[in-house]
Amino acid sequence: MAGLQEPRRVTELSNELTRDIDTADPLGIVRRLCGSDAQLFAGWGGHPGVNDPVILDRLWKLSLKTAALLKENQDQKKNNRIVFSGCGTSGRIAWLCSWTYNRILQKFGHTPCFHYLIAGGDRSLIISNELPEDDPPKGAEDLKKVAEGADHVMFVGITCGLSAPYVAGQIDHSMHQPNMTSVLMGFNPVSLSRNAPIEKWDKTCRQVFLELETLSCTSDSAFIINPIVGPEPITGSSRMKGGSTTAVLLGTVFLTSLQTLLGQPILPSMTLPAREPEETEVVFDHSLSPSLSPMVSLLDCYSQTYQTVYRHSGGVASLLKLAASCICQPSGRLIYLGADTLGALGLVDASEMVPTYGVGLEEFRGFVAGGWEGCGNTEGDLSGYGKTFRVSLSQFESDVLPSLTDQDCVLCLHGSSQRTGPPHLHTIVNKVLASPAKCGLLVMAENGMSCNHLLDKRYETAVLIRLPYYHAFGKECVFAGFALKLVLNAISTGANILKGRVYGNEMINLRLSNDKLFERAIAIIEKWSGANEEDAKFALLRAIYKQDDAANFQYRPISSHITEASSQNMVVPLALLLAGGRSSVSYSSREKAAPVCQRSQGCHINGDRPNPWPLGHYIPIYLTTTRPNTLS
Ligand code: F1P
Repeated sequence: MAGLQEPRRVTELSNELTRDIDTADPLGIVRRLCGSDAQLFAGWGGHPGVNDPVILDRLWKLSLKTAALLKENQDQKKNNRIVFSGCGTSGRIAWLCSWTYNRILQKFGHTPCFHYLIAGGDRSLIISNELPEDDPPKGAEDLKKVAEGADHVMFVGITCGLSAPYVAGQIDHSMHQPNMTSVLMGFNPVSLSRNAPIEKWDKTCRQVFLELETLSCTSDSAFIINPIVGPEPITGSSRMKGGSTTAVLLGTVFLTSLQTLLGQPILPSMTLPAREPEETEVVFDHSLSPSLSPMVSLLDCYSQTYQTVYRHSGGVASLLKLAASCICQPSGRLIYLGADTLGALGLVDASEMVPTYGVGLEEFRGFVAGGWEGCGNTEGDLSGYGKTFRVSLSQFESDVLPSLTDQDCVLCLHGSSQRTGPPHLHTIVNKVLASPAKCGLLVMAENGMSCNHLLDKRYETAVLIRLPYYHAFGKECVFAGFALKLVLNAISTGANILKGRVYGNEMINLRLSNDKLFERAIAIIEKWSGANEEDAKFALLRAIYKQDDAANFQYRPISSHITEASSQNMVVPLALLLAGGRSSVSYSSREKAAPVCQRSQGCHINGDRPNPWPLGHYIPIYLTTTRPNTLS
């Protein structure tokens, strides 16, 4: 646990640009996210950012090394593999990127060699399952399996907070293998990486990552890619800027390597590298290095994509408002429909809602044309695991379409590159347009493509974002995907804010499903109740075990608190009340503890609260803002 003397990780700090995001209207929310996302390219707090020469140098060396490994596969028929691995969103971005890069290899007649790992296996691609993130030996075991029979493995372990034991276990394994290159990607200084003890393991993340950092100074088999991009707009929500930065960095490195291997430009306007990939050089002034310019141009394409998205802030805000008008209803839902990687991004966006905002599994859903078929995932069709895993459009048609009401919002995600779009998507969209649901359209449009055929007057809101860059290698909608991720993150986050699930810029009803989230919950309780760390933890235990005297539980391992808490809703709101000292568990539990920031009321957790709470009322968590609810 980050004790008093320990500075917090950047990724767990509150972002000053979004501290009042809970009081903002839809456009104000999008503008604040624009400011926070700008830090992805601009950097933060005097640390090296993605455009810093130190980071560019590492990215370039990594791309040279990758290109050399890919070339060995081509020329010497070697079996070199590139493995991206992570937990939660990091694992999902690993999946989407490996899927895309393999398709590029295949398109040019090469054998796919990109792999991904995600803690908890493929089911974690769409349902958060954080407990396996705490398991370093399992991480190492998964890596050993995927490395079996390979000549060389480039292992890229992604943990935005430099905090996931699963990834630490993998780095610890890979850096001691002669046939592995170890790459750690995350967005904190290594000196601030997580140092909490890990149950049943003798090391901390920090010990492992510091060892890798030392190795990276002398060996070309170890890399640390850790630009600092500032705190998340919703504190700790690394699905947002962390996930976006991961996508940008993986694209920048690996698309550049693919360009070098294939001798084909990523974009028609791009020039190929001036040098052979094997020729490494120490570069400190990148403006002087012609060989670096294609990689830097690629980074600029992402940056211009970001700018283009936020030039459509008004449109994004209107979609957010439409989504929120449904989510704010008692049984409202937000459903994304799409095809290919754009559809898969809908699945990914919906996947983090349960642990971040404590919502039900059905409230945010994604569906993709063809379902799991062609999704490039290791375990294939997952629909047998249950309703949530039934993600095809046909399954949407049978499971969801008949139950749509006017409290539901269906958002159709389109790319403009296929003139007519997948036929099945069109058929289903027509049925949705004829249903009582509110329907929105979001089109990511390629420059010069007409989108008239997609527009339909029956959409309540239709937004078209014309992008300066769309595809990589003529087919993969890499930049459109990045743009879509930013927009969907804004919509789902904004809808939860307007529902009242965020206080300040804090997720106050997070699910306690792993050690990091347990630690984050204590920090939230400390911050808003004024309790010290020990009292905040005690209040949390009282809320988990529903006992006023939780002394008996104090000495249990954290994993057993997590097992107890992970299926419970509203644990942190209840703990906040208890830490305030005015309520007892028995009293609080009688009421409906509502994790709702009553946007229109105006009491404060530390301010005047009725005591006792009036029966039948929501237990007013009364983390309230004084601005009126902008939707009403
Ligand atoms: C991994 C992760 C996040 C998720 C939540 C739990 O974080 O699963 O994706 O949003 O915070 O942790 P990290 O290892 O990439 O920092």
